[in-house]
Amino acid sequence: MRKKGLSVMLCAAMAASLLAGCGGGSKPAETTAAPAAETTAAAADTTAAPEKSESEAKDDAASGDLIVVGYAQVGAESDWRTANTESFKSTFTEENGYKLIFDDAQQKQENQIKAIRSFIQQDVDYIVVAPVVETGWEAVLQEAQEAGIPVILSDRQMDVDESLYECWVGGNFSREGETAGNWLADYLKAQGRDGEDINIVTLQGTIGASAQVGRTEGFGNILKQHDNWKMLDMQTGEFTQAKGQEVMESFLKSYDDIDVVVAENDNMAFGAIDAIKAAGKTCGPDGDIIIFSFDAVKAAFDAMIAGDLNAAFECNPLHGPRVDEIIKKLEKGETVEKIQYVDEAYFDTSMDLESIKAERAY
Ligand code: GYE
Repeated sequence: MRKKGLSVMLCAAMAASLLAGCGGGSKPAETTAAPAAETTAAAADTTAAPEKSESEAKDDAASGDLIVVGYAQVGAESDWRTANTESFKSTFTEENGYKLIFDDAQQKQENQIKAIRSFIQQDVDYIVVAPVVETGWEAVLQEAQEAGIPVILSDRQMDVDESLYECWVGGNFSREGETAGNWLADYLKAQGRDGEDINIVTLQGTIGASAQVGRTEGFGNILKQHDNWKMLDMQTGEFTQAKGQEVMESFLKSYDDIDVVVAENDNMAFGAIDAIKAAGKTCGPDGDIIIFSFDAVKAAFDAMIAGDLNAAFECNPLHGPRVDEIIKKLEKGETVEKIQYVDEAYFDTSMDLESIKAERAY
């Protein structure tokens, strides 16, 4: 329940006990809140065209017509992130009854903390955070709680007491890592290489981000089961193509016997593929080096179709509608599941990738 709803409820409770009116009614909060939400949607529909000026939109928000959501986004480091931002922007529209305040933290936690503090100051109805890293959030989440603003976590998790947020929705990163490890075991077996020594390097994501922590751990769990697999090196490529390429260049200089590259997102794999080719080597199903990555964005399908990438392990970025559903439930005073994992698949070059790609939204 957002703050304004909560104050209606408190007021209704006080009214009931004092036998006094609360803006003219002592109806239970549920019955007051629901029609208000309908009116909001109707008002938003009828006023949708012509477009409102920014100050008019602010007035609406201030008067409580729209649900105001502050989204503290990580940055714009990858195709996945772009799809995630687009998912929020296209869901949290005035037509849908929302005013979205979007902040891009450029992959810096300090910027995200500033954004959350500014959302608190603006007295938004909900704060949504895709936390860049897992630790260091207690103080600012406590401030949001003291201000009575519910916090929803999306994408990556936070290492905080769960009383500080309503719920989290995102991918199961350690499962993704395990799925990738098991895929590699099967792939090597099918090639008759399961008895060989296999040298592996990993391009890690932003250190301390759930997507990095989980994928490293999940793949590591499977690595432990294979004595012949050796992790030569692990370094961060910050989830970007440029850094992925740079780190892969240095791996190639340090090791001349790399069999497998694990890229903790697609964009780092794209950079690594460029580095491998520039070093005069090949990768993919017919190449010298096996390479796979996480996310499975459309460009990863292109890389698989081109024969450069072996496999992509899906991580779904379309969290906008999921968070919308959560907010709608909270608005009605319903409880929501604390931890909500999204189902995910994987894709490799043995599949009909052209037709799968055609069906995909990101
Ligand atoms: O894999 C990567 C992005 O947190 C799941 O962040 C997300 C990751 C995603 O930069 O591409």
